[in-house]
Amino acid sequence: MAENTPDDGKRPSYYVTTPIYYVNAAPHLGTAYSTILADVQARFRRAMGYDVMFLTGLDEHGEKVAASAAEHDMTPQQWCDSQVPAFDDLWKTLEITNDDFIRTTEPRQTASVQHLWEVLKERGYIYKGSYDGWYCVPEETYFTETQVAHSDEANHTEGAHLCPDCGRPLERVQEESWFFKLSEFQKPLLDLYRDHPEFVEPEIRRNEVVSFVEGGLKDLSISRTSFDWGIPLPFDERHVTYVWFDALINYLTAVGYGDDSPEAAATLARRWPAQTHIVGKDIIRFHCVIWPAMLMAAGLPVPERVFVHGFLMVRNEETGAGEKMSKSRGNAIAPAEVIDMLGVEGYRYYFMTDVEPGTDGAVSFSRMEQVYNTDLANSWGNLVSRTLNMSAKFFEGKTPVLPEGWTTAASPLRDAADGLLDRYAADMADFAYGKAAEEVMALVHAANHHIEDTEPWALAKDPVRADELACVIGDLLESIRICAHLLEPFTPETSAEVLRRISCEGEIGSTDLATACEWGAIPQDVPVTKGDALFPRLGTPGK
Ligand code: ME8
Repeated sequence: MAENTPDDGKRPSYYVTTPIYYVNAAPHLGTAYSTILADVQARFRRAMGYDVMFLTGLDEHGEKVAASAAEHDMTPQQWCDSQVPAFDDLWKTLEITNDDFIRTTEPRQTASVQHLWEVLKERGYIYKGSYDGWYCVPEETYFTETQVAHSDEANHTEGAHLCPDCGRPLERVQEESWFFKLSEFQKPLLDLYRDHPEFVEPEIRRNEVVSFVEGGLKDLSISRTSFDWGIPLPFDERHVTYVWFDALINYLTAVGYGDDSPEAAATLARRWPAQTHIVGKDIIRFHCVIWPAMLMAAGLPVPERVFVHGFLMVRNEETGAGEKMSKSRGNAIAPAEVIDMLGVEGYRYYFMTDVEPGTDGAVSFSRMEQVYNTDLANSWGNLVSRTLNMSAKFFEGKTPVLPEGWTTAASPLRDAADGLLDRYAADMADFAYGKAAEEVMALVHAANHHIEDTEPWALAKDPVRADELACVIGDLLESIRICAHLLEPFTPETSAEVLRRISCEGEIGSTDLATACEWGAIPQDVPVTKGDALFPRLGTPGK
């Protein structure tokens, strides 16, 4: 893999992406899940000192988009433009910190895609032929005769050819087409998976990809002539680029590919290869087979890692089983419903810590309420509220002045914080967000227990034990300060608010988590603000 060269000799680049979503559907719980997963990683990496580039965007070409535009009496471009605000608004609401937002209808994408066509032609990886097979418009995927299923009578499509992935009727496509020599990449791809197992994570997905590639690869049809909503080939204008070929290239476009300015060349050299593409399990073949083959064909390095997450399912409260979310089943949950119930910070915390990204996760309102109440209201929120109240009450609205030697004095909370950052950082880097949050919650629980064990209200009554009281409150405030830093990727606004309440606003947005988490930095004799409850408790589950 190529070196990830730092630009200023210090900060390594970390380029992370989400899929670019189809404009046709409004953003939903699933697309928000991928986007927040990426946002949490981007925030964590920034805090660890990386120079982060976080990209998301929209996939706007293809037959499906052209058809929706026609249904809405709009031009395809008008239709795409009309869909953008819904994504923009939701990402802003969910505190998504993407550095760029790419749309495949932008001129930079046309330049980049057309450049890649030229490169592939020159390097001999494409040829003109004719395609005769099946195409699934909703999935924008080609299938051969042997891959497609004939359906049953039950859905009244007897004899029809149905998509093996989504079960909807396929379209017969017989047309002249340009092909990509995917078949030449079986061995290079298998070598990639063997030599760089981290290229596809988790392992279960890697095995899936390996067995698919071992089964043999066919050349891929990558242009269409029967409609025109796409990027024309630079050397054969009757053809437009296959929408997936176009879409995948977005990851290169956003970092300067296809732009011949020196600045773009420098950005590309610095940012490519990407560190992590985050994708759902439905689009694994495009990202783990076709995409690396395209890059190899173009003579470019492949991304370091494709992290594949599972699908969100809805938990059926009666059977306990996870069901596919869909409008027709009436079980689809809109992001707005969750935000109304948990707030944005509760939303992010729940999905990031309770839904294991490696597998399919079943979500439910009752579980949301339980996680929110247990972790955020009763543990973290309660700890902050009790500690700030006591500090304000016992130390005249301020943090205590701490006795000499406090920083190195034995304390169960100092012990609990010891090594925490290392464990947390390893989990975060692995997308084990639930485990990372558990590590932080362990310190929160230890701090809550410490309050019960030391009974600061009793210490406060005894002037002889003033130093002891100062140490207890100091330990608690210090634990809170550290937890606020570690929870920032999940609940950024709450963490900032906690730091403000303990006069540590200067630490907000720290890019040096190791220093920020060093025990002993709590400022002394500075104002504390009690403030409102961070996470007001929700009603009883089930109600
Ligand atoms: O496939 N649970 O776009 P798309 C979790 N344009 N994640 C889900 C989900 C669910 N139930 N449903 C969707 C496309 N997703 C192409 C991508 S990239 C070069 C082109 C997420 O709008 C998940 O990340 O159909 C999935 O891979 C993605 O949305 C598909 O988004």
